[in-house]
Amino acid sequence: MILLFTDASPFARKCRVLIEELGVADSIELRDVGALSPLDANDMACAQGPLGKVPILIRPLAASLYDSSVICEYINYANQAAAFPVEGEARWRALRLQALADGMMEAAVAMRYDTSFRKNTPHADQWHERQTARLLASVKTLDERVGSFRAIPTIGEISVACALGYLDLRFGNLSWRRGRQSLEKWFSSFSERPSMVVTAPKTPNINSTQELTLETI
Ligand SMILES: N[C@@H](CCC(=O)N[C@@H](CS)C(=O)NCC(=O)O)C(=O)O
Repeated sequence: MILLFTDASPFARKCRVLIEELGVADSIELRDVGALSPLDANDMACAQGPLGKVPILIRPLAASLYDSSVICEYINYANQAAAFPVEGEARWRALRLQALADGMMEAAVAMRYDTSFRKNTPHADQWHERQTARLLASVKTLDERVGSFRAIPTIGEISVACALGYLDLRFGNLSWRRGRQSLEKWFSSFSERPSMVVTAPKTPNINSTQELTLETI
């Protein structure tokens, strides 16, 4: 199988962290699609699906899969792993946590695009304020819930770590750690896991107010 990804994509990192956590990296080749921007179709990504977004999992003799949630559930299923609890409240807890983290990634990635591609549009400041408020409210909620996070991570904890990692990569000026010591402590410890270390973006940290190039989503 082949996972199409970009270095900075938090959605792709979610899949890569899960792959590492499950110890199945040998069975999935990673292929960087290179420049990726909502302004230009990426040939490699578009060849596998109409949305043309990464991550995409190319399976031999079966349809390619997207998006990150579907890919993660498939990888978990194919390896009979437990990152997606099968039943009970544990399942809804993990899926809800994943949904919260995915929403954070969506808001952050959208702001990243907006900063460079749609400057000076009507309501731009208001829109940015709304996304920032959404991110900070999410961080507050996570800080309150961190006591329920599992020591053996589910897709929920993995997603949260990738969302926070993306905030550090692109939105350092958000200072999400301020007043959120419990979440900060958890993230600091989670970041030391080998799965996080090997998937850490090589792309340099760029503040959201700086110019975006095609490679620096
Ligand atoms: N819901 C999708 C979001 C994927 C996504 O937005 N990926 C970004 C990179 S972080 C992308 O491919 N952007 C290219 C574009 O919007 O054309 C998922 O969970 O995989």
